[in-house]
Amino acid sequence: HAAEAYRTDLMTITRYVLNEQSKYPESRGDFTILLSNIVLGCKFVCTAVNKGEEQKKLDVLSNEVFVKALVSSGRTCILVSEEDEEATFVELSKRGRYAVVFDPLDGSSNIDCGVSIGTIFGIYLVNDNGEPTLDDVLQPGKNMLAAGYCMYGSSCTFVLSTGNGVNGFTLDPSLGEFILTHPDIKIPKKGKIYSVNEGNAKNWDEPTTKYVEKCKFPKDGSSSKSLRYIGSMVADVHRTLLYGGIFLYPADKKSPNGKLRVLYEVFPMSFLMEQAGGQAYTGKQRALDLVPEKIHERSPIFLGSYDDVEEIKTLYAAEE
Ligand code: AHM
Ligand code: MG
Repeated sequence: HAAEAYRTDLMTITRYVLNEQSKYPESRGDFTILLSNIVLGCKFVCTAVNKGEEQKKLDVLSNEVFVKALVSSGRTCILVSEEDEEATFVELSKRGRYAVVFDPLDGSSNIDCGVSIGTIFGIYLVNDNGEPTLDDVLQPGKNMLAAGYCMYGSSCTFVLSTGNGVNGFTLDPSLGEFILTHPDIKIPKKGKIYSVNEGNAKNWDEPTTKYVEKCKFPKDGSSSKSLRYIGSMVADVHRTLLYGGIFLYPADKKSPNGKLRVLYEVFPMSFLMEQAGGQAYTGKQRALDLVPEKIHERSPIFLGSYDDVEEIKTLYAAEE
C-alpha cells in the first residue's frame, strides 16, 4: 500500500507540492509558498473548531486568518471569499501572480452541533502584465491551476489537486503536519449512494425528480441507492469522492440557480471530481466550462461517479 511506504518517510503536503513543482523547470517555488499559507489557515481553523468556538466568531475569524495569510504570502493579487461581498485586490508591494477563491468555513450552520465542516478553495494563475481585474477570477473552472478542501471532522483531512490527480493528507496533530494518507484518489465508476436535500423535492424540475425517483425505485432490476445527506458540502463531497455515488444541489422553483456558489464551491469540487475520474454537470453543461459573470454567482450542480452523473445528463438531454 502506497500510504504505508510513507510511515517513516513522511510525505508532508509541502514535500509533495515541491516534488510536483520540480517537474516544471520554470517553477519559482511561489505555488509552494502560497499553498503553505492556505495550509496554515486550515490548521488554525482546525484548532479553533476543536476548541468549540461558536459559529459567529468562527466564520469571521477564519476569514480573517485566510485573508491575512494569503495577502502576506506575497504571492496573491486577488482574493474572493464567500464572507466578503467585494473581491480583495492586494496592494502592489505584496502582489503576486495567483488569484485565490475560497469559502473559509463552509457548512458553518453545522458548527454548533459538531458536524463536519470545511474550507474550500481554488487557485488561478493570473497574467502578470497590468493591473489585476475581476476578469482574472471570472474564468471557467477548467482554467484553475489547483483546487482543494480541508475537512474539519473526526480528523482534519486536506484533499488537493494540482491538475495531476487527487491526493488526501491527514493532519498529524503531534507533528502539526499534513501527511499523505490517501494517494491518488479515484472515485468508483458507479456508486450506491445519492445525496440531496429532498425537502426541496416539491420545487424540483422534471429531470431531477425523475432521477431521484429512479434512485429509490429503479425499474431496470438494479438495487435502489442509499440516501446520505449531511448538509455540509465538504463532508457530503468527501464521502462521495471516497465511496462513490452522486451529490446533487439542483435548481428548484424557488432557487433557479440552486444554492451553491460557482467560484468557491462548485468549481473546486468539480475540479476534484474530474481529477478523480468522476464528472460534474450543471444541468446544462460540464460545470468546469461555465463562465461566471459575478463573483458570488450560483449554479445547480450534479457531481460524483462517472456513470451516475452520466444518467442525470441523459435525463436533461431528453428534455431539450
Ligand atoms: P453556507 O455556505 O451558507 O454554509 O451554505 C452552503 C451549504 C453547503 O455546505 C451544503 O451543501 C448546503 O449549504 C446545504 O444546503 P441545504 O441546507 O439547503 O440543504
Ligand atoms: Mg459556503
